[in-house]
This record gives sequence, C-alpha cells and structure tokens, in this order.
Amino acid sequence: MFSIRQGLRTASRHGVRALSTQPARAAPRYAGAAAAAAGVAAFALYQANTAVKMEGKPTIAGEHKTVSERSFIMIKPDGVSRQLVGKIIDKFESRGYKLVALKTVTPSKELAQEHYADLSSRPFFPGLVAYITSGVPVVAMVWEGKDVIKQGRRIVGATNPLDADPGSVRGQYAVSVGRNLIHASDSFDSATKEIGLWFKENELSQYEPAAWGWIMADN
Ligand code: IDP
Ligand code: MG
Repeated sequence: MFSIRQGLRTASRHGVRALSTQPARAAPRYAGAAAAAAGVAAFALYQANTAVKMEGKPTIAGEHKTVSERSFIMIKPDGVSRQLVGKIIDKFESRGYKLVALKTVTPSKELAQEHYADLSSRPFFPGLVAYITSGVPVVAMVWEGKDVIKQGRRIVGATNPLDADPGSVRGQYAVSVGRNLIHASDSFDSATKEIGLWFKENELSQYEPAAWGWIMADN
C-alpha cells in the first residue's frame, strides 16, 4: 500500500520539495522508477486536496531562511552528567531563540544509530553510539528563529573542541572530540530529519515569545 505521505517522501527524494512532518524513521527504504512515478502521482493528489502551500513552505523544521527556521539541538550525556544544561540552554535563550520543545531521553541503540546513520562507516561509530547510549539521558531540544541552523552550529563550535572558538559551548567547556557535549543540526535537511526522529509533531509548541518582535525585526 502506497500512502500519500510515503509518496511525498519519495517525491522529495526525487527533487520535488514537499511538506514533510513525519519522522525520518518512517521513511520507506525503497527507490526506483515505479516508486518515483507513484510518488509524483501521490504528490499531485496531495496538492489537489490541500490548501497548504508546498514550495518553500514549512517542514517540521519550519521554513528555511525565515524566522520560523528550526534546528535540533541535543545536549549529550556528558553535558547532562557534568550539569552544564542550564549554561548551554542560556546561550540559545539569551541570543533570542525560541524554545519549541525540550525533553530528556535515554536513547536506545537504534535511535542513536539512526541519528548518526550518515557516520555508520566511520571507525569511531561504535564508540559514538556507546557514548550516546551510556544510560545518562540527553536533553533533546528544538530551537527556532532567524538563521538558527547556522547560528546553532556557531554557538556549539567546531566538532573537535580543540578547534572550537573559546566562546562556543565546545570551546568553553570541552577538550575531546569524543566528549564534545552537544549536537546541532548541520543543514535544513538534517534538521527536518532529526526533529522528526526525536519528536512527535504535537510536542512542538506554537507560541510567540513576548520579545519576539524586538529580537527578530529587521526594521
Ligand atoms: P558534529 O557533531 O560537529 O556535527 P560530526 O562529524 O557530525 O560532528 O560527528 C558527530 C559526532 O561524532 C561528533 O560530535 C563527535 O561526538 C563524534 N566524532 C566525530 N569525529 C570523531 C572522532 O574522530 N573521534 C571520536 N568521535 C568523533
Ligand atoms: Mg554532524
């Protein structure tokens, strides 16, 4: 059975930008011409039956390059164990970003492997999964606001803390690449995948912070 949502995902992989709010783990693992044709057909059907504007409009990660852009930020087990949660959150909050969702999660091996699937062939992958699944929780968060994906990476700092700017989380609080405290989505596509992987849509809050206009206005 080929659902509309599966069709949307397939259409998206074949270059059609589609609204997608489903977790990445739900994505089908097949490809090919038949799936592409079915995906385009489902996409057309979806367009005909919905008022949602498709092109450039929000995925679960908001709308790229607007104030609705969202990033997935995760304080890793060392950040929680070292009791740095408040200091880390403060960097995002006081910059002016909006907290959309936050929860502690003790990740399963499957969740950690899916989150880092693009690194599965790297030699450090088993150690990375063991680190994330140490049994100490992570703090999974979604933050929203202008350029939050790129700025989130700057707030977090370089992957190797020894290369990270001193004012970044990693540059201020870490010295080892294997214990670098925090994760931040590295692109809009990653943010869409990761928010969908860690959160259900109804866990993502819709509200406007009191100072939002003061912070986000360009005049
Ligand atoms: P990022 O977290 O800055 O996006 P990635 O290259 O995506 O960096 O790697 C994901 C995570 O894998 C890193 O944050 C770090 O925890 C771990 N990692 C990356 N490179 C190494 C390494 O060389 N040794 C051990 N762990 C690594
Ligand atoms: Mg990465």
